[in-house]
Amino acid sequence: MSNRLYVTTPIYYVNDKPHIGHAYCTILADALGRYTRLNGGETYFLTGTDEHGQKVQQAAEKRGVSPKQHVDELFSAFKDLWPTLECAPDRFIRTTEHAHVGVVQRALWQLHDQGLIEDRTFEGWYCVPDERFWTEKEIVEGKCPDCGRPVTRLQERNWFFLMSRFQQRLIDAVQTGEMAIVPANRANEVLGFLREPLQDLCISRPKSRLSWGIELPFDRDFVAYVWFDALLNYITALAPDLPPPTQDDHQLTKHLLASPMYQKWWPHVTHCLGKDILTTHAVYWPTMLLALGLPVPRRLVTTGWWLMDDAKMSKSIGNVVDPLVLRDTYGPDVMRYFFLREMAVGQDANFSEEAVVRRNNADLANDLGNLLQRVIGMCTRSFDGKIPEAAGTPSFVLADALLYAQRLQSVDAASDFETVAMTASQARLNRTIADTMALTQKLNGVLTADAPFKTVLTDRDAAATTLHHVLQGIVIAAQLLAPVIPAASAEILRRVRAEDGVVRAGVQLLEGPPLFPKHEWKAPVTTPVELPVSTPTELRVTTPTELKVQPGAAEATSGRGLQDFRTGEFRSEQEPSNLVDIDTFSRNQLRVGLVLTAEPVPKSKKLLRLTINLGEETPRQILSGIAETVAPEDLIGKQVLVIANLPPRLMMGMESRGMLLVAEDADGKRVPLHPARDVPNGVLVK
Ligand code: ME8
Repeated sequence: MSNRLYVTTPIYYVNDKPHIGHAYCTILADALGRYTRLNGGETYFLTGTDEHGQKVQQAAEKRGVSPKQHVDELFSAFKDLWPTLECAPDRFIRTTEHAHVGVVQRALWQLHDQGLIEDRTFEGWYCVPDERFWTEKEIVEGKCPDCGRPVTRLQERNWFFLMSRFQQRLIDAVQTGEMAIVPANRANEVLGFLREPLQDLCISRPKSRLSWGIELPFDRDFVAYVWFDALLNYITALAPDLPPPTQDDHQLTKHLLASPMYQKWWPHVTHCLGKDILTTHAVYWPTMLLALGLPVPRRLVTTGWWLMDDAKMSKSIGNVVDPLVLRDTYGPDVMRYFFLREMAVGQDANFSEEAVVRRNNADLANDLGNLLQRVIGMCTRSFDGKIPEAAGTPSFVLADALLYAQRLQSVDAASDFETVAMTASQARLNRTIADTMALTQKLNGVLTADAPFKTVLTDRDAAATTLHHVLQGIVIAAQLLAPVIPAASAEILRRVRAEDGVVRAGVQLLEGPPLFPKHEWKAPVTTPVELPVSTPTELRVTTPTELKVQPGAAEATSGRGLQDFRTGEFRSEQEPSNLVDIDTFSRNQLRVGLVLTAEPVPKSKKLLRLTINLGEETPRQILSGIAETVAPEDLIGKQVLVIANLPPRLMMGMESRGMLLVAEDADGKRVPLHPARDVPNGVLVK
């Protein structure tokens, strides 16, 4: 059943505008759905808005409108955004819908009937922004352990869901993988949490404190806790025709079990969620389902956070990037590509617009867009704009690229969502994308090596063969990238007239503007800092990067010799033998190159084998001892600095034609250096 995917995003609070954390999660869910469909599976994609609770009530109060008016005005900021990011949910749910209110009331009533909800008078520490009670043990120095804000002591009668009864059953579900938590370290976190006795869950709020919520059907003085309400949205979407509950008919489970939507999609669900809402999804939600007699969800995919300068991007901190601005500047495909390629699902990633520009220019504009443009251009010039026939024998590099393409395709076709987007313990979407982009890099390498623009004058068949197969390779890459960049992928297939994935000789190609225009990134200008003459430890103004690449400049600024970045101390006396004049320095050919491929060297812990485009006819093979600090896929597509005029050297039986420039970090680990923005391959570093 793994080729049937019900995929969900968190439903977003309508207390503010959407930000890129929301956009990321929705794009991720959309792409997972598209990967499933690409592999012949079926998907149902749900997203929506979380419209009850204190946060929304407070946001409405701030605007001076009723909560109902507030949510009615603001939910469409989310709903209307998704299609413009090429996200196509099958259902957009609002928790204020009658259907959802009915489901929540049925769930409450049923659990009450079953004796799994009971009222107690309770005293505890309450966090107003998070709308939850904490025990004495849980609070940290009088503050909420979750958000760090002050908590207040409150006594209240409330309704409790007897969640503790399901502790062992939940542990079993996590341990056996019945409910997979991806990445695996998050499963361990949940199991760690479950080592302590599980508390019962307060699932009501007295109306005297919070009126904006779903009324408890058995006690009209209360509304439901917003998380109890919100989590059930995942089920509401599967019970479209459920009548409102009445005294005689208020069970949920028996109706759900009879719903064809439920039968089709539950529990083949993958919930995408941020790591901050893991407990609600991994503990509250499955125990609620178990109590209702329903299976736990199949999988939780927990994402990391987008950080700005290493701080979480969040509405309360006010360092939020507006997804609308990103979309309008770069277009939805670039945004999707950046999000999905840059972030390893589950880990945090730093957001910077500069990184978006780098990904756009290096991967999309150069490797993919320019590749297509070049091939169509060559066909226009030499073959009347038609796809030439592949009559010759492919060269070695071409055969290698074709084999690689075939392998990618067969992995893709043979596997379902599980292997393409996910392993049992890890979402590997960013790796899948990197693997596909490696095909475009190989195809670029083929054009450089086979040089059909030259051979067409001497061996027309050879040029035709190269161009035909490279076009087929581009089509394969476009198909495999369709879940990530749907519009560009469709446009590539249209221009090559290969909507069915097959490139046919004689077909007229369509020309068009560049698929991904390049963007300029202007690095913020830094002013040189005058070194103070006080204690040496304060003098860390030159970075190791500057020291290695431009020793002269570093010295000129300080006038006091080189600074050891680890100790902060200056080497006070420059030994004359360490000084080089500018002519000697410029005999080093330091060049910028683009990493086309990167792979570990068998039997070597330290070495990576790189092929680097230094603007020469053929890319160079360079071996570099950085395997312990850099993942190969993180180097591919990046520009690096190389000393290009060293004599060739044999390492592990392979020839290395140049050396990568690295700086050592404070732990002595090697970190490759990259230009601050894209420059042409092969340019000299001066
Ligand atoms: O939590 N980077 O809604 P929400 C990545 N209504 N993701 C981020 C992020 C960031 N900087 N900031 C927030 C809610 N998110 C509930 C969900 S589901 C039944 C109810 C993610 O609008 C965050 O981790 O506050 C969460 O997964 C999602 O945005 C929704 O946040």
